Amino acid sequence: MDFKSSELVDADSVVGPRAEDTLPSSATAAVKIVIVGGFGVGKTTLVGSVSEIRPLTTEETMTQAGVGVDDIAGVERKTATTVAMDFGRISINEELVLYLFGTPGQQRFWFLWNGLFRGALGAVVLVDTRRLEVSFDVIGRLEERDVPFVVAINTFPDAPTYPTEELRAALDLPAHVPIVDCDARKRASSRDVLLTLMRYLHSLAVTPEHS
Ligand SMILES: Nc1nc2c(ncn2[C@@H]2O[C@H](COP(=O)(O)OP(=O)(O)OP(=O)(O)O)[C@@H](O)[C@H]2O)c(=O)[nH]1
Ligand SMILES: [Mg+2]
Repeated sequence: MDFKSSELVDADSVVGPRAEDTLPSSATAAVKIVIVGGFGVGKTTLVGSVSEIRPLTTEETMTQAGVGVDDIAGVERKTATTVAMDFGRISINEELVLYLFGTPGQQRFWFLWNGLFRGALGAVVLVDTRRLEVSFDVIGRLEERDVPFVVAINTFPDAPTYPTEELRAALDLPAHVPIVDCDARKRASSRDVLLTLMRYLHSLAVTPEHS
């Protein structure tokens, strides 16, 4: 049979789930995790690097209108910012699936946090050591909501490194809160952060006095 190229179906135009978007039938537990942190610390990057489905992002180009409204100190080269949320998914094993929700970093969008946190089991706080101060409010808000969290230091090349206990003191974190290094651009590293969070949540279930 003879096909004209115009009659061939373009794979991208086929409506319906792609194989990698479909959950394995063995998945029995789904957990909601939020990825939080100040402006430009790498939240969208982390969700994108680790997600096994094409992540949903809501990034908008930063424009002159944000000048004087958004605090871009330290991230002057950033051109896009999350205005609603990031969404991704990762299967930890055949049974357990994590749904990842990245929050917007800019303070003017923080009212969206209420919805994003509903039903969340835990959070990852991404931190840039060049701008530790942007993490204070974020951590305070998690503590207010009683959401357990781990801290992931996103290792930007020119960011200063500090001993973990110095960072713990600077961020005023209790001894049981895990602090790990990561490179949000790397899938394995981002996955390790999520595994640290899952282990921590498990330890809280076993020793609830820390929660
Ligand atoms: N070198 C390096 N660059 C990174 C890393 N993570 C993110 N970036 C870069 O840092 C910039 C900011 O990353 P985003 O993922 O947009 O940060 P965000 O926290 O989602 O930002 P907002 O949504 O605006 O708050 C991007 O240009 C990334 O490519 C990292 O681990 N190392
Ligand atoms: Mg973002």
